Amino acid sequence: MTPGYRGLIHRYRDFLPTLKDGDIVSLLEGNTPLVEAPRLAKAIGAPQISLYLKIEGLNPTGSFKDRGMTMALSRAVQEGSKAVICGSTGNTSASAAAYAARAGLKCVVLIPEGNIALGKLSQAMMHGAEVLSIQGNFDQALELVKEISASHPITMVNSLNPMRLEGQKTGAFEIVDVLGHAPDYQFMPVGNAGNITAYWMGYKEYFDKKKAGSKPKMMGFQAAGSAPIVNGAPVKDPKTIATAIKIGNPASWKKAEQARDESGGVIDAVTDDEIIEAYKLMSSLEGVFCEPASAAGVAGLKKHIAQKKLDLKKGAAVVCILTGHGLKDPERAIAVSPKPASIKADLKAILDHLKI
Ligand code: AN7
Repeated sequence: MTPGYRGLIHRYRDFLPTLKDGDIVSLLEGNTPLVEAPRLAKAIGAPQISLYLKIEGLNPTGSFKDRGMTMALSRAVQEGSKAVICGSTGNTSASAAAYAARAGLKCVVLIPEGNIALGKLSQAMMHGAEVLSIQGNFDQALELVKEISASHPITMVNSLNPMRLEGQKTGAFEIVDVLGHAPDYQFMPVGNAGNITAYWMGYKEYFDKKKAGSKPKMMGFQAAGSAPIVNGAPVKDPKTIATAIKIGNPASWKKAEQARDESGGVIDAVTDDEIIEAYKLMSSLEGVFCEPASAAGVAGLKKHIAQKKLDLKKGAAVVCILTGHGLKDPERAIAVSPKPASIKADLKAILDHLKI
């Protein structure tokens, strides 16, 4: 056993379904940084607030999915399962593949062909998953996974597996434990809607157990071309550059609406341009590089500040969940950035170019 931090199951055991030590599959996920972002707060028009970024990209496979996957794989091991399966826009497949490798289980992933970021694909492949590139979208992949897992001895590790949400709710615990109280608002992206559901579970549980005296308003953001909850109807052919949340019929739709309504929050949409703007602002102003989908929450915060829809007193605590690391999608980062100047290996040429 490595000394020190032992992963989120050990840390939050009293709040999680029971698992024996020997069944726990962990890569020491969780315990991610909550970084204050004053320059970003100022740039988006709310210098008076305490804005925090929860950097979930620093989980072992670079996304929040690891919180759920440590629980899902541990329970699969406990139940004697030999294989797991998921449909994924990328991060779930990367995480499932890694945790299955760690547990010695077979892993099958169904991904929408041509629509997953390179970093994520490389992870699923390197961790030895059976990768099936489906000629269809995420929603079709998830339907197929549901059918296969219902009729065959293979455990589904999408967020319809209740262990996933149990693990992911620990993100809320960590935020309260670090701040000493619940935030006033939490902003985050919404795709299949599992994470907003899980965070709300976590905040409610901490409130009920008197670990927090209040609960945040839950503010979820879909991409405008892929916004079924905002539109009130499934989107057959979702479109957005934020491929992680390119989902037209979210599995946890009703639960996300419950989280929104119980908390007094909002589920709204942001355009791809707004997402890219927030993505660039964060990396250039705060040194924090997340993937495009993760920037949807920050884009939503900026939009709602501009529309004066929020009650942001001095010192109001606002947390944005940055769900995945920027390196997941290097192609998008390069596409939205100026091209590096190509210059002769010559001192004068460089100084001329820099004008210094
Ligand atoms: C970076 O990997 O659905 O609303 O299959 O990767 O809980 O779905 C990913 C979702 C936000 C949305 N940010 O979370 C998948 C998948 C990132 C993501 C979401 C995802 P949910």
